[in-house]
Amino acid sequence: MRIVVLAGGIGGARFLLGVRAVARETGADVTAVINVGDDVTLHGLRICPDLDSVMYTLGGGADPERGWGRVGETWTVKDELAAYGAEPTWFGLGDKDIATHLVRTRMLEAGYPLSAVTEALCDRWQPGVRMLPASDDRVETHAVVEVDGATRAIHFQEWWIRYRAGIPTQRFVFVGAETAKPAAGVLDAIAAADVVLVAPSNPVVSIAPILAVPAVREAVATGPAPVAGFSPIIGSAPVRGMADKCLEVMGVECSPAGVGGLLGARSAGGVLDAWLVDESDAGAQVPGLTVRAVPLWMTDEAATATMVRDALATVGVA
Ligand code: FO1
Repeated sequence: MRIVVLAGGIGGARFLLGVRAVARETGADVTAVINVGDDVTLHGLRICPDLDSVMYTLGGGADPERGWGRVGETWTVKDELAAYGAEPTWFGLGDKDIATHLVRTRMLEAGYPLSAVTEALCDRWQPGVRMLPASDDRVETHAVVEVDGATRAIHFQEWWIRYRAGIPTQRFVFVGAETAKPAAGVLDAIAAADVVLVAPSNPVVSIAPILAVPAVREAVATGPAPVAGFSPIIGSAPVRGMADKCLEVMGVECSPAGVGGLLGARSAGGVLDAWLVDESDAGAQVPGLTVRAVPLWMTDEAATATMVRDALATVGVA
């Protein structure tokens, strides 16, 4: 069985632990297509938060409390940069994490595409799934905001970390997405997949930027594999993170049905066939989708693996 997963950072990483557990039982092959919209260049370093969250988590090196960055991290470089007043001071780079960004930046500057750089970094971490960036091209999520009476576009990281998603926001823009190509291997993986899973990641700033790459969306929407998605909302609150703030910007109800409707049914121009919602949301309906209510709290790897098996059974590939 070949499984393709569309995923963002921390939630996507935890979800992939469950997918990998199922793959180990069944001998399935897993390709994770990861969001690059959060990627940013700061202090001259190319930082790919979602790729790194997945790589560190699956490689056993992530900080379990923060969810991002390395366990046992130290912050000497951050403190030294702050002592120089080097902006931005709102973004924290750990010493161990910086080594990843140094290797990545050097390889990108030498001309390697991000997919090849990611493969090289994964040589060390051995995540147990194939990790592909959604695109090797620049696809960057910006928020159009009002600051001090002026409208301007700021990088998603600034919106998220500096402003804690708490400023008037008109919309999100995926800069570069329209002309971006899928990274090497993405279209082949989707075409060969027996099932595509959409992780319970932020639908607006993790899943949408992946699907904003036109050929990726087309491949998922019209490909041969059934597509099952997992609601990142339980009741009326995100399992983690600020999906509620992002959905508010989009004018989409923060509910399993709201997010299911945003992703939409493949039969109606969307990307899903099935939508898994938490058991407490039983009764939720989305036009055109098979909705199944199962426990969706990713409390540990075993619980997450059960969610994955439920999805495979729902679309008939178990
Ligand atoms: N999140 C924060 O809340 N504060 C930070 O200073 C911060 C730094 C950071 C550095 C590297 C990295 O890979 C991730 C980092 N994150 C930080 C997390 C990140 O901003 C977001 O959680 C993701 O982009 C959302 O998936």
